[in-house]
Amino acid sequence: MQRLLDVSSSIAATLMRGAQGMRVRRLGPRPAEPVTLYEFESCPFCRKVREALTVLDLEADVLPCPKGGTRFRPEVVARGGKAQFPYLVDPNTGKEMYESDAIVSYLFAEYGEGPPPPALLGGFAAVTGSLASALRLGLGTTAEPSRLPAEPLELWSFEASPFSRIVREKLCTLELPYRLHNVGKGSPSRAAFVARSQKMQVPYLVDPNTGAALFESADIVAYLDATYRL
Ligand SMILES: N[C@@H](CCC(=O)N[C@@H](CS)C(=O)NCC(=O)O)C(=O)O
Repeated sequence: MQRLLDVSSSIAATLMRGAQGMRVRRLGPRPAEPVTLYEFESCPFCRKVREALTVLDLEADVLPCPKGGTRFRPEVVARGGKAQFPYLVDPNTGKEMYESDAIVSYLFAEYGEGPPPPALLGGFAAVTGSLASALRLGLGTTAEPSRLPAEPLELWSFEASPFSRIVREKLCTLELPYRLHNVGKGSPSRAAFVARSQKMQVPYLVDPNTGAALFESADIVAYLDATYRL
């Protein structure tokens, strides 16, 4: 029953955002290096940026900054001067910025073709993103004690995937850094993913620290709790 509610509310969160972050659109130049994103899962402004990353088929090094988190929040304050999320660092251009609309517009200017879809910008996206977080009862907001892995984990996901959201919430809560591989519908990255994992299914988590490689959100969440939660 708990699991049914979990999955249903995650599907509802996806629908609340009109399934933004499901499908890849026209792509522009590809970055040499993944961008770095400081964010937390339930933040509606961070959600807009994550949706843009899927639409633009971009990889990101995600550094989760839940409320009460001590691992990466101080880095944002040191870099930008305040604890506000999302915060984007693009090692390809040297750009660093706050403000979700500025970040989304920047990403489309650098790595897209044409302007961002209006659904990824502005107050309506923020309101529907907040309602999506409310449907998830604020999961992915507050830090829980955890062990820091030596190497970042790797997650194959796309923003609108209800099952991937459940895993991202746990990675966020435990402040576990991870390389996010977006494989939205129409993604040119899907072929390489399937070659590696043997099937097109997300979420898929690889932990280079232990050699674990897992499908199935419930199994991944149980693995993360068992391995990293204190
Ligand atoms: N206008 C900003 C608003 C960002 C914002 O208010 N973020 C909240 C989280 S949703 C925040 O950083 N709160 C401070 C905190 O979590 O400590 C944007 O669009 O990026």
